[in-house]
Amino acid sequence: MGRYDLKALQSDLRSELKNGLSKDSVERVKELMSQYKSSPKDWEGKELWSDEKYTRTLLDKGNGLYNLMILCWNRNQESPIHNHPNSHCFMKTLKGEVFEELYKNPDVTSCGCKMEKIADRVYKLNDVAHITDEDGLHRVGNKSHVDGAVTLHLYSPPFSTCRKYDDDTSKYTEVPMRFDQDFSDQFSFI
Ligand code: 2CO
Ligand code: FE2
Repeated sequence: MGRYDLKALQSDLRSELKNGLSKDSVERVKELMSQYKSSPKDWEGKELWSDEKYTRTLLDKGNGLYNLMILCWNRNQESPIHNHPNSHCFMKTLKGEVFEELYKNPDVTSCGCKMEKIADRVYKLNDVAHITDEDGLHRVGNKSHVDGAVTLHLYSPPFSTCRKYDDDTSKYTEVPMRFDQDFSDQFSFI
C-alpha cells in the first residue's frame, strides 16, 4: 500500500463530508487530518510566498460543503484576531510551526474594551487544531524569523467573509476572504 498522501486525504475528506459536517464527522475529520503525515512534494508548486501577508491557496471546494486550502506564513506573519462564522475550522501544520492566541468571543459588537486572551498554543509539524466561534476567536501566525510555515485548513461550511477584531477595542469589521491561488479545478475524486 502506498503512502497516505494529500490526494488520498482529499478523497477521504470528500467521502466523509459528502453530506456536510455531521457531529460525528468532526472527530473523523480530525482523525483523517492527523493520519496524513506532511510531505512537501504533495503540495509542490502550490506554495505562494508574499512579503506582505500570509497567502491562501484553494485546493478543494468540497462540492460547496467545505473549503480545503493551504496557507503559507512567511517569517513573522500573522493574522488579525478573527472568527469563522458558523463554521468549523480544522488546521494542520504541514511545515514549520504556528502559534495560536485564543480570545474570548465578545458578546457585544463594541464594548470598547480589550480583547481577552484565554490561551496561547503552538502547533508543531503534523499537529491538528479545531476551533468554532463557541470556543473563541483566534490569531494565528509564524513567529520564526528564519523559516516559513505552511498549514492546511478545512472550513465547513465554507464562508466568504469573516470578522476581524481590533485588539484594544474589540470592535470588528467584516472582511472578505480572498484566495491568492485556486487549484480546486485540479481535484479529481479517486
Ligand atoms: N482563518 C484564517 C484564514 O482562513 C487563518 S487562521 O486559521 O484558521 O485566513
Ligand atoms: Fe482562523
